[in-house]
Amino acid sequence: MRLTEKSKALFEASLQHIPGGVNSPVRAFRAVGGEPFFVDRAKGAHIWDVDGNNYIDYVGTWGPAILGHAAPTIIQAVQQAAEKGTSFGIPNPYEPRMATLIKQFFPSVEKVRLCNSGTEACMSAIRLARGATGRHKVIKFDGCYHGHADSLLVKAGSGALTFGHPDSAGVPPAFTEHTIVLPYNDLNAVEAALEANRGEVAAIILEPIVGNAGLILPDDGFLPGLRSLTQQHEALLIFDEVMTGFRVARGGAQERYGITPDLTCFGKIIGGGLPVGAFGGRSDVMDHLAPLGAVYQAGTLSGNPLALAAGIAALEALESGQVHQTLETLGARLEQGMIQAAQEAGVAMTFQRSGSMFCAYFGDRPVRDLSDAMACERDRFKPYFHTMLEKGVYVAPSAFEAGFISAAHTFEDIDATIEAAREALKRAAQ
Ligand code: KE4
Repeated sequence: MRLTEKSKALFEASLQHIPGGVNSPVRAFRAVGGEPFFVDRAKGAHIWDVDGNNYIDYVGTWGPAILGHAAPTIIQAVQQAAEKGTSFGIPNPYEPRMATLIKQFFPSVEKVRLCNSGTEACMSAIRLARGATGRHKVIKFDGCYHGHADSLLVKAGSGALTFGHPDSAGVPPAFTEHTIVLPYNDLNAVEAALEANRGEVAAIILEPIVGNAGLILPDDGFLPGLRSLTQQHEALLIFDEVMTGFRVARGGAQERYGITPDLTCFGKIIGGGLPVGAFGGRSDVMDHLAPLGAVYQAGTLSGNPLALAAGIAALEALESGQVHQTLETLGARLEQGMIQAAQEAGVAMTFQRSGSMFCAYFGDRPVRDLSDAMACERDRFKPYFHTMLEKGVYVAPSAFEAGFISAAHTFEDIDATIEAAREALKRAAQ
């Protein structure tokens, strides 16, 4: 039985000072019940909580930890940068280096602006698209999450979905009247919406692989269809690769599927675990940004030297391609083992994966959009989650989150995970 008294005491204290005791809703375990544990330290594929319990980690701080936690090159880069100061608000050499690395991995990016979170990146990309086209409307897809900016927090995924009411209080209808929400993978709906709003749609924004409703892959023709429809209608195609960027391939989903978007949003991995976001793409669009153009966007800590030192170390570790080969091998091993464990447990489970991102849905059919995800047997997720936790495996505390494997996971970690899942899936089957 896991010791939890130190985590409990810390959670009690946090509840006095912080709404829900957490600084991001999904961490509160509200979707799975029980109380969150507090982390003490993390190294490689493992985390230790304040009561000394050790877990194999498949949350990976929600994506950034692609090399594993506390990767020596990242720690060293941050230490060296910190010796010279933690923030300047003045251009520093890390900024052109990071921009060059992003362009090297993503040929669609001609210019890039750095910011401090994925939310900022997506919010700014939408403002830029509206400013560059002079149009107001934006098409997004239900279950896709692009951060918590007002106009995008409509039928969002991730934490918003976890609570089962995808819209958010506090967002006046006027702020979302220009946001059109369509079912993911439904090209006919996109064509109809573009026709019905001819000349008014500034952009279509999507997660090219949806990581905020579990893990949903695009149908074969979906992304090429979006690319040609947006070209026909002179709307911009924005790939939100905050999660998939540098994760599902060095060049993200756009490399995997061979699609060139007009703008791309980044976050997570490019910060090496520190707060960073970025958005970039066609220079004729990006040059609408202040100080060159009329679209304002700014940030005190944008281009922060510590965050960029961490992110540069992370990206440099990905350059050879070896990390992504390792991730694919580990992902395939986990997928095979989980499918076998579910068959042995006699529980219907659909395992969906792209490289080192995955989701185990309790259901017997492919999940192609949010309604499929919502139709899964979500009640089975709770006993599965808590049994995995008891057995030392930390998966995301929500059925609507993707899991992440790092390059630090070993075959032993994967095999121990599958062993734990044999029991957890049996509990879920009851
Ligand atoms: P942040 O503002 O949280 O850095 O990024 C927002 C964002 C934008 N786009 C995509 C595709 C994302 O996945 C995210 C954030 N992802 C969630 C995990 N599902 C963050 C976890 C959390 O909210 O605590």
